[in-house]
Amino acid sequence: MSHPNSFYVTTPIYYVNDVPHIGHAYTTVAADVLARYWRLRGRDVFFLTGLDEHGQKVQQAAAKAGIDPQAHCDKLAPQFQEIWKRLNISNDAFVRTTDAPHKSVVQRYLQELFDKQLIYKADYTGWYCTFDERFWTEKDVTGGLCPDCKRPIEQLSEHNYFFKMGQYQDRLIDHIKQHPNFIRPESRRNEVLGFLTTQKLGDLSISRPKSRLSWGIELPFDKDYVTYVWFDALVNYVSALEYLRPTPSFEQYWPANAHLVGKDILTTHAVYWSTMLMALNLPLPETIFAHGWWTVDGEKMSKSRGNAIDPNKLVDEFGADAFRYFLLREVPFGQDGDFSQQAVISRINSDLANDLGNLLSRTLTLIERCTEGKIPNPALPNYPEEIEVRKIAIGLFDKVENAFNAFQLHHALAEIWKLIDRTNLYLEQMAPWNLAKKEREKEKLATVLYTAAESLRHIARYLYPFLPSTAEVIYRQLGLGAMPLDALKDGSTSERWGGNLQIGNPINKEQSLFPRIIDTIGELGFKKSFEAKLIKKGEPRVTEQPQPASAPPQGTATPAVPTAAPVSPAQITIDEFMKIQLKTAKVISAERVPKSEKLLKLQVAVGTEQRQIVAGIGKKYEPEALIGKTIVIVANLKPAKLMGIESQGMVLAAGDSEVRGLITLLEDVEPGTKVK
Ligand code: ME8
Repeated sequence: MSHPNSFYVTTPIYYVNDVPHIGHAYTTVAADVLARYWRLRGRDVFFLTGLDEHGQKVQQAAAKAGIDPQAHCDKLAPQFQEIWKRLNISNDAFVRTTDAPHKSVVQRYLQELFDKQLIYKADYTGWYCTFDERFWTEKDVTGGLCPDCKRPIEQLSEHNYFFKMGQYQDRLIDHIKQHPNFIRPESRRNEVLGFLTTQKLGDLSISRPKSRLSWGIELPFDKDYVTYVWFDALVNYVSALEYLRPTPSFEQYWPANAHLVGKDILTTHAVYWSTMLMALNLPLPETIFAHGWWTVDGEKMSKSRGNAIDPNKLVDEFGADAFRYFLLREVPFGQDGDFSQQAVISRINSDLANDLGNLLSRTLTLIERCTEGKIPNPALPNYPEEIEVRKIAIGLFDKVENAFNAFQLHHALAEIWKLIDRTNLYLEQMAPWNLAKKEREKEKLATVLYTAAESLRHIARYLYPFLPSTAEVIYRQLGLGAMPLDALKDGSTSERWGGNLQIGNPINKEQSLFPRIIDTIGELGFKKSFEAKLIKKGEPRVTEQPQPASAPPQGTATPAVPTAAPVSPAQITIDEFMKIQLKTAKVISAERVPKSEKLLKLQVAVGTEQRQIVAGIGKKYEPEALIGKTIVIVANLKPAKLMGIESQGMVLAAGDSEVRGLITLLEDVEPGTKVK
C-alpha cells in the first residue's frame, strides 16, 4: 500500500502522432494543480506525465512524414516537454514508452500473465478495415462499411493472443460498487457500471501480428507479434515508478491516488487497466477521474478541421497563468466546455484584471501612500466588516480542501473568489481613501489596510496551485519573499489570521498583475481561422471606434445629456437623442491628472473594450473610491484632449457648475450595456 502521506497523480501519456493542443494542456494543467496543491499541504507528491510512442497512429504519422517512427517520436517529444515548461507544469518525471526500461517492464508483465495462463492464443475473426488497419465488431458495422472512414471492410481471420479479461467482470463490478471514489465523477461511474452490468465482458486481444503492425513492443513469448498499444501504454503508470526515480518507489506511491483522463479513454482505464492490475495482483488506483471534452467555437477539435488550438499561442497572447485559470474556471471539472477567444478575454478582464489585479494594486497603492509603504499595525481589528473578511479567509482552508478532495477544481476557485470579492467590497465599505484624510482615523485606516493585505496573503497561497507565478508575485509584493513549498501544510496554525505578515515590513509594489486586454480580434494575431469564423458568424467586432458625433467638448461631468445633444435652445427630436450612445462602463483604474484639482484620468471597461476618459469630477471624488463602480458614459463622443490627455468619452454626473454625484447603477449591469 502506498504511503498515506504520498500523492501520486498521472495524466494520460499522449500519442506523438501530432503536436500538443489545448485538450492535452487541459489534463496536464489539472494534474499540475492537484500536484501543487498536495505539495503545499505537505504531501510527498509524484506527478507523472509522458508520451505514448508505439502503435498504429504513431507508425502512420511517421510514414506520412517519411521518417522512421523512432526519429518521428524524438522529433515531436520536445514539443510536449517544451509546452509543459512554458505552462509551468511541475511534473516529477516524463515517461516515454520507447524507453528501454519501460519496454522490459511491459515484457515482464506479459510473460508473467502468459506463465499464469492468463494469456492464450486463439483465432480472431472480425471485420477489418485495411485503410484504418483495425478490426471492428459486428455491432459496429452497418452496410459493410467502416464506421470510421466509411470504406468497404472485409472479414478477416488471424491468430492473436488474448488476455482473459472477461473472467474479472464480477470482481470489477464489486470493486466499483465498494469504492465510490474509484470512478469519478458519479455520472461516469454510472456509465461504466451500466455497461459492465448489462453486457458480457469479452477477452482482450493484446497482440498484433508484425506483418500488420511492426511499431510496438515484441511479445516475449512470440517474436512474430508486437503487443497492443494499450497494454504497453497503461503499464507506464507502474513502470515509471521502477525506473524514473533514483530509488525504488513502488511501495511509496502505488496505488496511484489519481489517474486523470479525458472521458474518451475512461473504458481503457476503468476496465482494461483495472483487470490487468487484478491479473498482476496489484492494487487498483484510488481514483480514475474522467474530465469532459473541449470543443472549439462549438465544433469538435481535430487536425482535419484545422481548428486544434496550439497552447503555445495562448501562452504567447495571455501568459501561462491566465490560460491555466481560464481552463479550470470556465468549465466545472468533469463537464464539457467550449473554447473561444472571447471567453478567454472576458475571464481575464473580469476575474483577473478587475477583481484580483485591482485588489492587489489598490491595497498596495494605499499602503505606499498612507503607511509609508510598510505593513501597518491593525490596531482596531474588530469592526464587523473586518471580522467577516477574517472569517471567510480562515474558513477558506476547509472549503478548498473539500473541493480538492472531490476534484472540484472550479469550486476551489469560486471559493477563493468569494474572499477576493468580499475584500474588494470591504475596501468600498471602509473607504480607506477617505479615512486617510482624517488624522483621527489613522488607526482605523491601518486596520483596513492590514486586513486587505492579510487577505491577499491568504488569496496568494490558495491561488498558488492554479496561478503559480501570480501567487509568487503577490507574495513578493506583500514583502513576504518566496512562498514556502508547503505553505498550507498545517491548516490549524499557519492558517491562523495574521500568522505571517510582519508589521512594519516594507511592501514591494511592482507593475499591475493583469493588464486588461483590449480585444481587437485581428490585432491580437490570434488564430486566423478562428478570427475569420468569429467575424463570419456576424458577431459584433468588439472594438468600436468612437463614432463621430456633433457634441460639445467632453470630459467634464456637467449634466451630460442636455449639453451633449446638439446645441438647441428648443426641444430635440427622438432621432436627435438617439444619436447619443449612452453605455454603462466599469471603472478599472483612476488617478489624478497632475496639476489639476478637478480632472481625473479613468480607465473604464465598456464591454470587452477599454477606454480612457478624463472627467472633471476630482473635487468630488478620490480616485480610489471610483474603482469597480459602474457608471454611465457618452460612448460616441469624438475623442478630445484635456490638459494634453486624450479622453474617449464623457462621464455622466448630476450637478451644474459643481459636481453633486456620479450616475451609477443600482444593479451590477455588465459594462458596455446600452443606456436609453
Ligand atoms: O488517448 N478535450 O492519447 P491522446 C479535453 N495515448 N481533453 C482532451 C481533448 C479535448 N478535446 N483532446 C485530448 C491517448 N484530450 C492515449 C492515452 S494513457 C495510458 C494512453 C486529452 O493523445 C484527454 O486527456 O489521444 C484525453 O484523454 C487525452 O488528451 C487523449 O490523448
